[in-house]
Amino acid sequence: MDIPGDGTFLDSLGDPIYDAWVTWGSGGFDLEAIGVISRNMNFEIWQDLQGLTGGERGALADPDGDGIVNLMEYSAALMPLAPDFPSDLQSLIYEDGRVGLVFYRDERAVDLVYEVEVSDNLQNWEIIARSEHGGLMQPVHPYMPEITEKSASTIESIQVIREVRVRDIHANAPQRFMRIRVRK
Ligand SMILES: [Ca+2]
Ligand SMILES: [Ca+2]
Repeated sequence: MDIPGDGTFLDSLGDPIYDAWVTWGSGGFDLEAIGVISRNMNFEIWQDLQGLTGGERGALADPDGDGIVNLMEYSAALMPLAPDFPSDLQSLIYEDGRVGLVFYRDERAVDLVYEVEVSDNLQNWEIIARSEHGGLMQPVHPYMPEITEKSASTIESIQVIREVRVRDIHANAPQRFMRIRVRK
């Protein structure tokens, strides 16, 4: 069980894809700076609310140098101008011979797609679960991973941050990798 390093690359359409296996802020979620409660946040609005200007802006920018690019900060309601600890962005669990991935998603981020992928070799990845438009993480056919979600944080009584846990579809594999991918 291992977590590979950062992997930001372009998909077949030239859109950036964000492998979220890098990070997550350990001080928990510092949500104050979001300020405005909206059920339909998007990345542009979020950048404005966070006060990002000039070179601080952009999906791949990392103005606080914590190794978490802005799109990932956005996906997990982290702070783009305050360092978060990468180890808290996501974590791997291992139970009963099965790997699982725990991460967080901001359900207001309706412009994001979150996908959980598994691999035996870091070459071929299979998508086993997906959340779109702020919706619940759902199994991707034909896979039936065990998925649990719970509220991880609230803002003014509105539950916005979800802790998502997805277990691997295979148990007792000699080698197994999981990652969360976030894209617009
Ligand atoms: Ca950052
Ligand atoms: Ca940060």
